[in-house]
Amino acid sequence: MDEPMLGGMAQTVLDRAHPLLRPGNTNCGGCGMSSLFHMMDHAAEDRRLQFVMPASCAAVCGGVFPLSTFGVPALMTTFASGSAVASGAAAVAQLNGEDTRVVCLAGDGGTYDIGVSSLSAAAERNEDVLYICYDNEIYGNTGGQRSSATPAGAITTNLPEGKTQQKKDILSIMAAHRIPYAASISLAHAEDAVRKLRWALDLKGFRFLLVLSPCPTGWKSEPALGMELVRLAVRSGLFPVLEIFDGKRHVINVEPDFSDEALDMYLSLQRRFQKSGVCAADLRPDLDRNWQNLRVLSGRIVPARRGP
Ligand SMILES: Cc1ncc(C[n+]2csc(CCOP(=O)(O)OP(=O)(O)O)c2C)c(N)n1
Ligand code: SF4
Ligand SMILES: [Mg+2]
Repeated sequence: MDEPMLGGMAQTVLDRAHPLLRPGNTNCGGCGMSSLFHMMDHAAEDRRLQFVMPASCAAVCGGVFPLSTFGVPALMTTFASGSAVASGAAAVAQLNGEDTRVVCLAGDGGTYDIGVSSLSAAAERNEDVLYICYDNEIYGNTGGQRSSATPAGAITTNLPEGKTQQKKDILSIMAAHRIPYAASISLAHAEDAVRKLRWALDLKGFRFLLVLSPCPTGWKSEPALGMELVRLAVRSGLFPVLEIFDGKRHVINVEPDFSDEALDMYLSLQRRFQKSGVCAADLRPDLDRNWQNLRVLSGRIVPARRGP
């Protein structure tokens, strides 16, 4: 179906054409969010989707109106209203008897910080929304400022000496809303990622997915190394890959080997950590504590660290 206003660009549900994110988008080479789009494309198959995107790299990567590189309808919102708009879009779809799955795709700034109020409210109401946060750990679209997802030791454009505070644990915060499904996704574990995306698309109620999303521009890393960086983050235990059902049942999906070598490699491949010189030995005590907690929650009594 042609949408005259948009010169025939794919903007209606009936126009759906693969891929979800087409060539011509404005993303940097090696952007993790582009990879996420491709995995979503694979997971969604012919499901009807509608995107809602608060201000972010994702919101602008479709290009300038009336053109669009998105393969489905996409609605841009202010930071603060992303989850509220997504709630409304889901309600409209339901009133119209459509099986459209509404996906709110937001960055860490729009999720951890500025959008957290409407996100919490939508989760508490258990709106029928799939919320995906691609976490590049900075305000990427405006040049790379600190967010509450930025890890300690990383420099940002507004913190040239490096951040001193720890990253916020948004997955636990969302699980505490007792939503039906909350999970973290590693782009380097494609099978697990696609399974979770598909599961979350089909589930009713509020679902929250957290994706560690390499940002070569902000992380000061090689564009080709994005997937390797995620793999190192998972392997070392820095980024736990898990799912939480109804805020209660925790399942760990990928078992790390807790390698300090992998963690040091992860840090050294990103120049954002160069100035602070943060290393595995600095991070390990906190990671061990986090994993001890995860073991308890998942009901698995396994030592947090293997080996000597
Ligand atoms: C209230 C408000 N403050 C600031 C901005 C400017 N702004 C647009 S995108 C953006 C960064 C968003 O960061 P994040 O949500 O992490 O997504 P990313 O850009 O990293 O993809 C900012 C600060 C805005 N649009 N609205
Ligand atoms: S700044 Fe980072 S998140 Fe934004 S498009 Fe570039 S690589 Fe992707
Ligand atoms: Mg960001």
